[in-house]
Amino acid sequence: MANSSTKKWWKNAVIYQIYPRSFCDSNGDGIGDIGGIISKLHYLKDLGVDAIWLSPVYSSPGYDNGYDISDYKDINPDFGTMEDMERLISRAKRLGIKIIMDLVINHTSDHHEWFQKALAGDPKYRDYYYFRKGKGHGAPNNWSSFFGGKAWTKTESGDYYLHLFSKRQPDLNWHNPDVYEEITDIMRFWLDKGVAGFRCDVINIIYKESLENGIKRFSLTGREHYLNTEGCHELIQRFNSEVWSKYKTFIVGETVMVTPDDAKLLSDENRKELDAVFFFEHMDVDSRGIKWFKKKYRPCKLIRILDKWQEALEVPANYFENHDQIRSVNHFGNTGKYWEKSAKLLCGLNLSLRGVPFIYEGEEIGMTNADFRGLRDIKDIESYNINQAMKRLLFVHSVRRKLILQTTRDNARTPVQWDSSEGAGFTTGEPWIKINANKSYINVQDESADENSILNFYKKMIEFRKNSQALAEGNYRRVASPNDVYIFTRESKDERLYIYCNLTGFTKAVEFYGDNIIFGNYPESKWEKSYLKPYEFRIVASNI
Ligand code: ISL
Ligand code: CA
Repeated sequence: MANSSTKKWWKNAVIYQIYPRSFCDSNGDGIGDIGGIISKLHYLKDLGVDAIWLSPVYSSPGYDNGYDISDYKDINPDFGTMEDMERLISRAKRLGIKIIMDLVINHTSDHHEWFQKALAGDPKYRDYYYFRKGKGHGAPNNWSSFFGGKAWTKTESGDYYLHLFSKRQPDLNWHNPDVYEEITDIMRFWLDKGVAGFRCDVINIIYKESLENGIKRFSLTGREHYLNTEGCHELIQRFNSEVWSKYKTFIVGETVMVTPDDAKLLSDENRKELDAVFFFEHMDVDSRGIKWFKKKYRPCKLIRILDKWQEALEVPANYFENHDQIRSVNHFGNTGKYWEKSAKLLCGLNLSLRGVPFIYEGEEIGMTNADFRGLRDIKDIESYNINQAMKRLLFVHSVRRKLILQTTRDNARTPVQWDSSEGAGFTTGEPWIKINANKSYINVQDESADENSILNFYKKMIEFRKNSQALAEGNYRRVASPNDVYIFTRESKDERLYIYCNLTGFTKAVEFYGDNIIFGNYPESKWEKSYLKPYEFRIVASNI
């Protein structure tokens, strides 16, 4: 049994993701910044979070809002200075909040000095990337990009370079030992400054085993050459043994297209790779292979997927939202009559599952998808590229508009609604992206004042989790339940809890397990043992 000194700090942590551009603007230029984050640290402390995952704040031309880094050891002036960043780390530390930085090492920005030198012909730096001659009249292979279109772009010299994301994000060549030295040096630079770990962007695709042609697919041709490769596992093990293990880090990998078995390999404690992984299967529950083509969401499918991952992993990284996904009330809940109930239900579920829960900025007040008027309101480079790809396939405007508006990542990137004023308390200037008009009733100020708000439910639920041995470290077991209702137990030595989640807008008859209902998203006077109200969440204690 681990005692308090050897126990890992993150084992019972609640982590809050900040997308800096949209969080809080301190100087009126319409862009969220580090000063804004510092001004809200007390808010986060009060909410009960232990750590912040900070989406990239490094120098970047911002084509992919910071996921295109041009200098890993400097701060984007839109967000502030290195002094601001150091202040954030130390102020957060004083409040007992750790900072986890996003680390994007599959690719750099095309503005990075390394890539600029490579383009200028410097052989040392050309080998930091994948530059290849074309084949016949086309690219070196047939791979496609995550953002639509080809994964290769031709340079003035006639050669092509590889980019699994946009052409502004050239992939690093992880076969080159110099790349390893440079990036591990960057990791140490930040760990020495006091950050507590990294969220590693698309970490399971960084090592390309070969550049052969890929099996032709509707999307992501070529992935069999770079997904979860042996070389990737070896690299992560080296990061772990040579760098991460020297600090008390928490390392969570964003792992795309993984099965539970892949994820187990990447996060098995004995293999010493990652501490936890983000998987996507539950996010894709309503998509037909690629997210732009949706199918009907069925709660029973979500339940089956969550259950599978709960069983498979020791420490799943649980989440219902991030900066790449639509808002969870739109995705799995209800934005009408049951907006408040469903947001609280999703909170309860996320914080009751086994693993490390992540909350994305604005989720704690039930923010909804954006209310964009048309494609012109969208800033996301992914949406831009997909729109271009759909145009090439001769999709008409009304179809492109519909598919993109309902799935664009910008749905989660509208400014956090702090109050109901014109700038939503986010900015005194012109916001970089449209603020949702529902700030009039979905905002932190109003919800702070309302004891029954979603925000206050989050606070109570986080506190409940903190005080519960069973939720913090108990085991997990699913219990038989009617369709679309999720019931499971969390059990530790002295405590057994039954968690009930009605993921529908209908009343559901259920078997009553346990002894006393002790927590829920309906008032106590409405608790009925034998049925669940629409989107009801409840915790039932059982004597053991
Ligand atoms: O968002 C997606 C689909 O809409 C994913 O395929 C996403 O591109 C993938 O999860 C990788 O995401 C990460 O790396 C990207 C960056 O744009 C994302 O914001 C980041 O989370 C490239 O760095
Ligand atoms: Ca600003």
